[in-house]
Amino acid sequence: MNEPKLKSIFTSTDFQQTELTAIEKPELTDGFHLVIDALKCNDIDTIFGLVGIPITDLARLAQAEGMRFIGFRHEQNAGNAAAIAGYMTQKPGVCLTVSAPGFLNGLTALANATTNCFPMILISGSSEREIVDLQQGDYEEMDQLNAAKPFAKAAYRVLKAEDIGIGVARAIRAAVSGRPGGVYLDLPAQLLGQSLDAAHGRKSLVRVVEPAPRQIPSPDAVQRAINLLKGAKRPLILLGKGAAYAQADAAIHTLVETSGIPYLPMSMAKGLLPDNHPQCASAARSFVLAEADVVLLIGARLNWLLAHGKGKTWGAPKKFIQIDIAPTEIDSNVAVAAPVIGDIGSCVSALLAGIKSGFNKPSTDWTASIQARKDKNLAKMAAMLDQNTVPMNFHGALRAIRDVLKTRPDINVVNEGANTLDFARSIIDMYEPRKRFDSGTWGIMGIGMGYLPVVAIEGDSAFGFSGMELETICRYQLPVVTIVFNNNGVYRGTDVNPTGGADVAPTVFVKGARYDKMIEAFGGIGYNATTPAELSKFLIEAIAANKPALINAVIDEAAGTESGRLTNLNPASTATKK
Ligand code: ADP
Ligand code: TPW
Repeated sequence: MNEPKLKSIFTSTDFQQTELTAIEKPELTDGFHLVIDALKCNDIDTIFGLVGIPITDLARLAQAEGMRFIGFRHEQNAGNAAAIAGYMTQKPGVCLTVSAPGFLNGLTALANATTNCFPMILISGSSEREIVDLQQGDYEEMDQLNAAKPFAKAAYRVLKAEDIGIGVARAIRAAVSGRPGGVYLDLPAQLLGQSLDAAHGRKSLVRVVEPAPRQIPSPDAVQRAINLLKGAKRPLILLGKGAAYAQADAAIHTLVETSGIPYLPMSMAKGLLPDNHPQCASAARSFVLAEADVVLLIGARLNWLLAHGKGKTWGAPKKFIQIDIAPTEIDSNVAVAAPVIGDIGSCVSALLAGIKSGFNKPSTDWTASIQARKDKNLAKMAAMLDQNTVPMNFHGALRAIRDVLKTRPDINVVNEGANTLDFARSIIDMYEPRKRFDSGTWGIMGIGMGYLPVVAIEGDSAFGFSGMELETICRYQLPVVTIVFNNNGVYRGTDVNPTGGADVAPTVFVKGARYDKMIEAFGGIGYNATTPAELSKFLIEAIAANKPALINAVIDEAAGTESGRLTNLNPASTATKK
């Protein structure tokens, strides 16, 4: 009745009324509104999340204040949506969850974002501090701030409404500055209800200025790198997803073409230059890794995905030049002869300037030997891709998908699974930057539906981790086409329980499952494809329909290999008796 008005600072329409009441009673704002205002004042317009105590009203108010709230069925998928939005836009994606269990469900996504260097902010409501800290058994009690710390680039808690502006600003800056990562922001329930004089609240907001400043490399470092590159006989450029994130596409393109150096894209850097570029060495990957003498890494870490920069994969000893924004990345696995620390745009431009003043393109010995290897491997692959066996194998099915996607290079593709991931990565060419998203640095399963692709190429096991989000996709009518490579199990579907007992083997699922029926339950379009021709027809149809669709692609249950290409990472039992 005569309550003072709680208002959002940014949507105050009733100006006169505000002015009048301000004389008698100060206009108030509160924690809820300040969180929304702080995000909006930093141009964050979308929240991915899942509601419940204490953040339901926060989601409601955010929507009322013109923000988009996309509600998911599990926090991990909401967190993945935030993370990939951050990766694509260089603006942290925001995920909102409830306390303890909701927070923990979101934490996997936060940790995955940090591991992949994606900027995101996980905002979780939390229970009463004084009860949590005395462990008196509050509803959803958990010391979330400390639980988040090992998995986040930074973690903050706000206790006073007047600090919300600063808290959100710190979270944004931490997420995107330097090496991007996941940031946790803890908002106790009490904070959201705290009221504050609106004028005071308005003044407390912070719009971050240049949250990810350019970092110019030192001239010495650039010169050292150029000298090394100039002396190389068999140089190679390796592009990682840091290069894709940096959005320095034109500079990278020019560096590759001006230098004439062959390059290899890591999976999420595919499309930075089109995969059919003459300098692309993907089809001769093993050859170039083993044979190169100087390797220029641009936004790629020498982690397990690159065999730690040593061993058989890398053949003869070589010299590394590494461009990265994180100085501690240098020498992480092997010695780096020429570190170039800075943002990729600045570093690549500096190298380019040095090269333009005179650079001999790599010898034709080197480029011709790569081309010969590519031709040989591509011919072998073409024969595999030509297969039309029924049930389909991975190659036949992926050829069908490849041919459709070639006509739509603008489409965002998500890819996860074991065999489905390994084969699709090399078979599906990308032609534009930041169009391919996959299991990333951890090789995690479950990113599929949360990454909200346009086309998702999913192993049947991989799909299961986020499959319930089909409802989310249908609810928001997102034009996502999910293709499930259904081979009846994890990796394949042929294992048997050696005891002859009733339980199936650990890797096996229900035989002949119809994942297409799942999407029909939510009003989406389901297809069941048994041949490459059907798969191709349905994919074209589904993309044209621009509606949620799922294609159950029936794959030979014997077609996959255990762990795909990572079989060697499985420890072998050494016991001599049962
Ligand atoms: P991939 O898995 O594709 O090999 P990684 O995730 O291992 O790529 O490596 C990405 C690297 O890029 C990280 O070491 C990160 O610090 C770096 N990075 C991310 N953004 C930038 C940027 N804007 N400038 C320079 N380096 C960056
Ligand atoms: C969060 C372990 C790696 S790959 C995979 C699992 C369970 C699924 C492989 O089967 P799928 O693909 O998807 O049917 P395909 O093409 O081989 O038939 N839990 C998490 N992450 C990982 N990586 C695993 C388990 C795993």
